[in-house]
Amino acid sequence: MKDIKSDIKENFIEKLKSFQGKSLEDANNIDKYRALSGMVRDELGKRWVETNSQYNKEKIKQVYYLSIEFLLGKLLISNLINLDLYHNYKEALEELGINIDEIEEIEPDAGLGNGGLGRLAACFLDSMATLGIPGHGCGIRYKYGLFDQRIVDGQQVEYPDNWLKDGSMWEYRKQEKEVEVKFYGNFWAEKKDDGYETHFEDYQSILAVPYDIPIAGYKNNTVNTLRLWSAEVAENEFDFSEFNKGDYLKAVEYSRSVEAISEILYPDDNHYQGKELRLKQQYFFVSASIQSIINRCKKKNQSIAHIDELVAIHINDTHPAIAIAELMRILMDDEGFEWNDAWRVTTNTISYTNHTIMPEALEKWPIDLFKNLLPRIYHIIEEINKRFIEMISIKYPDDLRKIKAMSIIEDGQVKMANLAIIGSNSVNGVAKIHSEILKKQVFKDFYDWCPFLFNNKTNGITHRRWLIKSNPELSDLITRTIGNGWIDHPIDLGKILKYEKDSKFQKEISSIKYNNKVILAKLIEEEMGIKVNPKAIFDVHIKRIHSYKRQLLNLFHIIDLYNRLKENPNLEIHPRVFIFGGKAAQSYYIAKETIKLIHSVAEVINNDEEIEDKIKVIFLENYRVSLAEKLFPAADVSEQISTASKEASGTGNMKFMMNGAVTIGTMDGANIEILEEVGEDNIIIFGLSANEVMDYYHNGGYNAWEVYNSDIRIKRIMDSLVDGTFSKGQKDKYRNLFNYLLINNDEYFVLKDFDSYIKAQNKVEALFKDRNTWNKMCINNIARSGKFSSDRTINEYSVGIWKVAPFVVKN
Ligand code: 26W
Repeated sequence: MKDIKSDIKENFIEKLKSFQGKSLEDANNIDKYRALSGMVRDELGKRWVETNSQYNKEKIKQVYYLSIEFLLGKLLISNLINLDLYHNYKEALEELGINIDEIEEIEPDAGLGNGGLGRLAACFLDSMATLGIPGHGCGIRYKYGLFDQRIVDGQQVEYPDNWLKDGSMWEYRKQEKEVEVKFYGNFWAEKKDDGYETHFEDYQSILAVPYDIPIAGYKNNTVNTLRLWSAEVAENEFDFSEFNKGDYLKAVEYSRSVEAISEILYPDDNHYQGKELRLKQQYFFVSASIQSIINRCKKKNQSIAHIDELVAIHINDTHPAIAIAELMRILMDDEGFEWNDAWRVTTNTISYTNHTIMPEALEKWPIDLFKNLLPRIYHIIEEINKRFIEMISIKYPDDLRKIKAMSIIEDGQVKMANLAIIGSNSVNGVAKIHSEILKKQVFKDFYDWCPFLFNNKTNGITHRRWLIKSNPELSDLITRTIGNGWIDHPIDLGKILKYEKDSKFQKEISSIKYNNKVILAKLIEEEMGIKVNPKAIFDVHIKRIHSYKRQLLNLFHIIDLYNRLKENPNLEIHPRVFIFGGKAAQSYYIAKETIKLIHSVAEVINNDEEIEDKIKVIFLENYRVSLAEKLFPAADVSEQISTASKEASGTGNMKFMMNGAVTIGTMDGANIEILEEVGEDNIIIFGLSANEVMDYYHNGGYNAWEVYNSDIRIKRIMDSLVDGTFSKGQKDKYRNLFNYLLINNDEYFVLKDFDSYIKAQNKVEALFKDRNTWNKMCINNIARSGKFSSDRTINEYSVGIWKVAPFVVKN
């Protein structure tokens, strides 16, 4: 038998010829990338067809995960790993003198998401396929993903992310599965003896064309589907009479306005703006997805009357909440259901996850805008609301406050969270504390009304991307030490605890970390021309830039450390490299000022000869999935310092932990469950609790000026923002940040938590110096990270919410 690697090499050379028309000698990395991903596509294709045919033959419940974002990153290596082809391909290519990592660099990140919510959706797809859950993603094929961030003169500048310009190797256009989506128009209902007759006229019709991306499970023959919709002009919508009159420009303009629907991802994380185009995007992908779900059931001759037994539809935050009204519309207007039957089926089918309690993120649409764009859908929502209010008015006859708070339509607005709760069979938060806050505060009225609706599903991350792919050395060491059972049962990572005191194992862990730090140091030098010492503590803060995530608190610790070193140049500290990465929403002023200040502080400290390399401050441009994969493995310290109660879960915290970084964090989001897993010796916790924070919000009692006046370190830091220390010749450059914290009374308690944070950072320093203790902490973090695999999370969703069982795809 010919060996596998020779086959791969032969096929690769053939693919180069047939795809790219090149010989191996003439091929560049782009050619090689196309040939290689073409081979992977062939492998995926076979399994994909087989999976679909087996799903179609049997009556198996399917899950549809509706999300306005899927932050996939690169797929080449991740697909190879899941197909169990990675090692053979890597080695075969090596024999041809090709480094697979260099080939991967060619692939643009699919950056179709802002942050946590979008990346979670991507991890969930990986886990669903791996666990054999027939689960598919539904979203938008944005022409431009999240903007490219470049730093110019210490400031963020946004550039379009034209990720499709050279085409994508992973998508399949499925023209024949296109559907029509209708906007605007006139809707009215006519009373008849046996009910109502509905009319819908003069609407605008748009084509939704699906592009399918195969999602491979890990070593299991399952290939599920991510269906992303693209907006196109419907043929019959071209006004040819206009066109023939020579109004060519008008026709072009029209097609532009249609294509605009799937053109850009809104770059907002946790901040809602009432833009019509955004609502169009939401209805566009939701309507197309629900129609295609129904079409699929019909094709299989399945009865729509029992669709709730065949399908579970999950809505990822409220962005797809309109699915509730859309399913009602299709069941009633197209399938002839009575209201009550349609409502029962709809609510049995749909479930909802909340991802944030930030009030500015809650979606509320002005009635006029909504009604004008989606008249029929608005009509249905009105009816849902009317019936709901009637029902709760019986339970709470005199409680007007409650009825108003729970109403979907209130105060001239359509409240999407209320629609999502009322129309779902399950509402979940994404970490224990977050789910409790939903029940006791944000959605308290709904919880009191219907407690069994609410549950928790703590987030997770796919260990296949965030450990096996991104940290191969660590993953190999684990397998050498405890066997490979942990890959299918990540809880088994706990088995490495047996070696926590084993000095040989400790050394290996620490040398892997060191190697990863050397790789990152090289990248930093290449990208920024700054040399950093890999023996220093790598203290990493990577996530969206947001006031509640408190990048400023981290920066104030850096400034304080700098002040101490300037005062006492002989102060003994372990060298530290502070690494930041993250994008700010274009219009988020404070976030953009924060990026500027980080750069100004970096400029001063990195160039201060007295400091030598005791502290370095690095801001890595254009934080994204592929960059994250290089940062987590190289981190010693994981910054998870959000104001308690504000970070619903966080998932970066889990990626750090799994790669052996130690968390410095508040009692917020999943940090609390990380503490539960590792114990207080293996995490450094500081700061106000969520209850204390809420208490200040409700009862007052915090005055930022008092902290400023009573803590000399804080006074010095704050003053240095407005005395030119970090902005030579431009004293007032950071006056607005100064005012934001002091005059606006520091809404995220940066100054209040400062003292406690500094103490925690001093503890980090002391612990790091004690190498044995630190290594033990790293090992404990890796060992206890199994709980945070998204396989555990998806299993909980499958059993607890979707009521769907795994299906084994036979070879
Ligand atoms: C409408 C504007 C908007 C855009 C995005 C509002 C809200 C969002 C997302 C819900 C924000 C988000 O990504 N939330 C994050 O979700 C993660 C996955 O559950 C959590 O781990 C993070 O804590 C949470 O901030």
